[in-house]
Amino acid sequence: MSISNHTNFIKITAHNLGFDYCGIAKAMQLEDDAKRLEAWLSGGMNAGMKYMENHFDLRIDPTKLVPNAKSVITVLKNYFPNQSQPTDSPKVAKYAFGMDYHEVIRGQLKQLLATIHQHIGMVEGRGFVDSAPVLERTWAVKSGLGWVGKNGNLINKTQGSFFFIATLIIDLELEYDPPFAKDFCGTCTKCIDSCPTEAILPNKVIDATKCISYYTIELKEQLIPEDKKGQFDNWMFGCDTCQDVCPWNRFSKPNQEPAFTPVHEILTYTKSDWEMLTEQTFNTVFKHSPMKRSKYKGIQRNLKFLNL
Ligand code: B12
Ligand code: SF4
Ligand code: SF4
Repeated sequence: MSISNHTNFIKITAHNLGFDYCGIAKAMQLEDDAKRLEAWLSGGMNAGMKYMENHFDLRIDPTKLVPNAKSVITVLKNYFPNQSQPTDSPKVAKYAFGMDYHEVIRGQLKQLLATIHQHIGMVEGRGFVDSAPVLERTWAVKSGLGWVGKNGNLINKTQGSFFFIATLIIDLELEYDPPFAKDFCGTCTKCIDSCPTEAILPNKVIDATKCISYYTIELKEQLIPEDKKGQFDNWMFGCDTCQDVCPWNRFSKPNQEPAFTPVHEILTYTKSDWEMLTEQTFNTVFKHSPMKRSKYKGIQRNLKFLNL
């Protein structure tokens, strides 16, 4: 098979495995991003996420993650749900409605690599989704899949931003997509104007020390700082405000992934159901949900904070 055949084969396989978009970029050190990441870290905008300070050199260079890496294959997977929560219930970000995407996508990336081995041969590679030191949004831009909006999210012109991003880094040379060179935010500032906590800074920078998503998902301490009181707009887990207001998300379509079918309790629980939820039920119902990240204690803390 030629380079072109390998490329087509990989893109078709990614699609058949359930990924909505696939783009490919040449593996290389990321110089501009190194500067942006450094500025973000030195400004303390990673808040309590100490892990973001680790592996700086790996984060800006895929060849340090996979020796002799030639290509970064980036895939997008739509998670936009076709159902919503009852109005007035404490809000859960849409990405967490169904099964944990780490579990779902990791399996699909493994299958992609296994199919490459079967049809192309011995290719070294590793799949990553979310938790590894990979600048996923940057690779999505470099692979032509969209632009980074003012709200910091990767936006795809056809379907908006409700996508997970994952990468497969391999040592096989492929045909590369042109990077996405445009920015279709224009003069819009809806996300900046709507962010309840003013966490969106100029130049697509998100200050995690102000972001609701950080406090409701990542914060390990038992208390959310008092000065944030009354600002969370009923978000109990994550926050979608800067995406919900984005005009490009008018083009979102419901996802086709059975594993992302919303957990029944998320669609039906009222505020008092959430408050009465026991740890045992939480651990059973949300065993395979992204919500297990904040644990039962974190959800209870968030609920109490919304009542303050
Ligand atoms: C740390 C983290 C967070 C933190 C900090 C947010 C942040 N902006 O960094 C917190 C907890 C707040 C968070 C929140 C959310 N997150 Co988050 N998060 C991450 C994580 C693990 C690392 C991001 C990172 O490296 N941050 C450091 C900063 C400096 O990098 P960055 O934000 O990626 O920005 C880079 C590019 O945007 C680039 N850039 C900017 N302009 C341009 C222009 C060009 C041309 C190029 C090439 C690059 C570029 O500059 C930065 C560095 O180069 C990634 C997974 C991953 N491994 O990438 C998920 C990830 C970014 N998160 C994701 C999601 C879904 C969310 C939430 C929507 C969840 C929610 N509903 O609550 C919110 C959205 C908040 C927001 N507005 O960004 C998705 C984003 C999908 C998408 N369409 O963009 C990711 C990719 C996870 C995944 N695998 O799908 N997150
Ligand atoms: S996720 Fe919410 S708090 Fe964070 S930047 Fe977006 S709107 Fe602001
Ligand atoms: S709301 Fe407007 S400014 Fe913000 S990301 Fe969407 S298009 Fe860009």
